[in-house]
Amino acid sequence: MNVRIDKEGTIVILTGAGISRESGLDTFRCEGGIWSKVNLEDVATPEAFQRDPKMVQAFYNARRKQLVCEKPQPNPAHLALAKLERNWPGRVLIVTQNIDNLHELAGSKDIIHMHGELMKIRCNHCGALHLWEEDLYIDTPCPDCAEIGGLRPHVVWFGEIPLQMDDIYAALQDADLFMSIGTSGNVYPAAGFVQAVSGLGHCHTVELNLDPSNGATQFQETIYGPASQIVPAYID
Ligand code: BJW
Repeated sequence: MNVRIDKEGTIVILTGAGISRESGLDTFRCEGGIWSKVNLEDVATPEAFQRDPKMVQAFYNARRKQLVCEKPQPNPAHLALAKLERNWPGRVLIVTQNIDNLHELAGSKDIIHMHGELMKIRCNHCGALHLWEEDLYIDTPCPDCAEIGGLRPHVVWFGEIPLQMDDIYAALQDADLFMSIGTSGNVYPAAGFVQAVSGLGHCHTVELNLDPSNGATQFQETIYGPASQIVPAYID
């Protein structure tokens, strides 16, 4: 680790779509990214789901199918973070905005999926959560309550509250090192985490990204390049 922190220290790592790009998954805002192909207002808001659930289900069915059929694999950046967690005596928490499962596949254990998980669905009627590999249709009945029309992808759309925010802010309070990897800093509350830890006075902040994010000037240290190269280099 290039930076010197107490070996018992807490490391909180925020990851975004950029860390999975070299595993073959599109980012949102890079050239040719997801939001250049589809309007986020059409697929990533609760209003869109109310208006046209079929379109929203089709968008997430296609992305789920990509994980199931193409089986994208973790790249050296995911693997380096998993190794860090195995070897670091203190806590290494990954807070990911990604809904893919690449941190899990790499072997990381302490993960918060603040924007949900593509391989899970939940029921708006009874709240049940299920692992789900198939396509989801508007008339798929909920396995628990048998209601029709309540199942939705377990993801966080604009205007919804991200998951486990209390756990995230508690970990940020303890953080001695905050790393932000592969995120453009466009979406709150994640984009505000660097400011939250900077106010504590005891946390070193570093951005590892392909190019400077919206919040780049708020980090004490910045390193630019492809995640598969700069993340292992920073950690080893
Ligand atoms: C590489 C690389 C390589 C490329 N190596 N790097 C004004 C109006 C309306 C709303 C708001 C408003 N102001 C604020 C809001 C709130 C809103 C928001 O932030 N809007 C902004 C657009 C302004 N936020 C919300 O609504 C959130 N909820 C909320 O705030 O609730 C209130 C609340 C919060 C807390 C407590 C209590 C109440 C919810 C946000 C949900 C976001 N959902 C999505 C979709 C998830 C499901 C899905 O995947 O479909 O999450 S949108 C999308 O953006 C997705 C991502 O997780 C998120 C962030 O994107 P990310 O990861 O940063 O990707 P990119 O593409 O933007 O950037 C990639 C980066 O990687 C780039 O920088 C590249 O350079 C880099 N890169 N290749 C290294 N090889």
